Amino acid sequence: MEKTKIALITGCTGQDGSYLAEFLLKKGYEVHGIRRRSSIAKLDRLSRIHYGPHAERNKFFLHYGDITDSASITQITKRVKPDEVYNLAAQSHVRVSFDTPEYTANTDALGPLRVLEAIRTLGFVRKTKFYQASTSEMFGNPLESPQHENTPFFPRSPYGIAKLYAHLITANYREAYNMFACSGILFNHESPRRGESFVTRKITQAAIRIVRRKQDKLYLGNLYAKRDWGYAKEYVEAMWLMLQQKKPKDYVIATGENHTVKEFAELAFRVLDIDIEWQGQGISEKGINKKNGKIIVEIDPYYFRPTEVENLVGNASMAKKELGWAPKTKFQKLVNLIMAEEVKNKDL
Ligand code: NAP
Ligand code: G4F
Repeated sequence: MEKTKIALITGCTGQDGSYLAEFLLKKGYEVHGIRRRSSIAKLDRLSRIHYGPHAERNKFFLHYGDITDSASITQITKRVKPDEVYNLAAQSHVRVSFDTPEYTANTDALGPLRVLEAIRTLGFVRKTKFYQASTSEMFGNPLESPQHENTPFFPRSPYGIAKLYAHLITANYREAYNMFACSGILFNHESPRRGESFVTRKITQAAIRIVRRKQDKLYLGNLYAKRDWGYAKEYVEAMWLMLQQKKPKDYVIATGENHTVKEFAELAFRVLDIDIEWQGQGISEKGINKKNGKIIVEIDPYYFRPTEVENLVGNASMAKKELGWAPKTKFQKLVNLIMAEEVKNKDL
């Protein structure tokens, strides 16, 4: 009988961590996740597996730890003896990284280093494969379009810069210690589990509240930023596939098409039978509900970033060729899928 594989996920309580845990459990893995202590347990995204049937519970374990705390990371790694580590823990909000640059560097740059060092110093280099959650934010103001694995990096935020350190240190451990360590350069991916302060969920939740008359307006920043938005549930499979290859290598994961924030808002409201008419320009631009003439979208400069990433779109052809991975859910389907879940949420 084949030995059960053991996976350790940092950032298990997050959007991707929860989908990845479910995916690996279905594959028959024993899954260990790291959770941070907080005043309220934030296990909503894990409810299906954490409170699920006993059989599944016996294969899913949560450990208290923090990516800024080497001792906890090393102790958990030592106890779990993972075959695969997925490092997803991060301060993942680009705007917030301008407010907390030092914390972001500690979490997003030094965090992965702590995990790599735990694997190395415990003598697990031959046993344990490592995945790092890299990001299209590293391309920043990209020098070419679409972006691929060899596009030069030009990050534009403390977040992007911290993630670039993590990306490069992962490559260094691969080369220096012959470790199976690789990074997925993932473009934006969303879902009904996406954090509520990212622009997609902010829009979909506001659209519902506006229709239910619980909110008057939606305040946004840059309406013209373009992103390559895919579906998170599909992207976690690519993470796993990268660790199943013969050799460790970094891959871009993307849909290959991009859209503006404005387009996203239009589609989300359209699901609720609301068409937006845009009037004005710059910070005076407003979105008006065509049916009743009410202003439903306004610009708040608070959401502008000191340095913005205007236009990202990825080329995932290497992943398609070598991993056999391709996105199934494109823009319109993604918006509909998130809206379908929001509509069911009676708390909004
Ligand atoms: P997310 O929902 O914000 O999840 C982040 C996870 O990291 C949460 O579980 C969070 O725990 C945990 N975390 C934060 N600080 C920590 C710390 N100090 N110690 C331990 N855990 C900590 O992010 P996501 O969208 O799932 O993204 C997963 C990873 O992929 C992140 O590294 C992100 O930067 C990267 N990424 C995301 C995208 C995207 O579009 N989603 C694209 C490219 C790369 P709490 O639940 O306690 O907050
Ligand atoms: O949804 P966002 O906050 O995502 P952003 O900055 O692209 O970062 C996400 O994707 C990265 C991959 O490229 C990840 F690495 C990162 O962890 C995160 O998951 O913003 C998207 C765009 C930006 O251009 C932003 O300026 O939307 C624009 N935007 C306009 N109004 C807004 C808002 N963003 C937010 N969060 N809130 C607004 O009101």
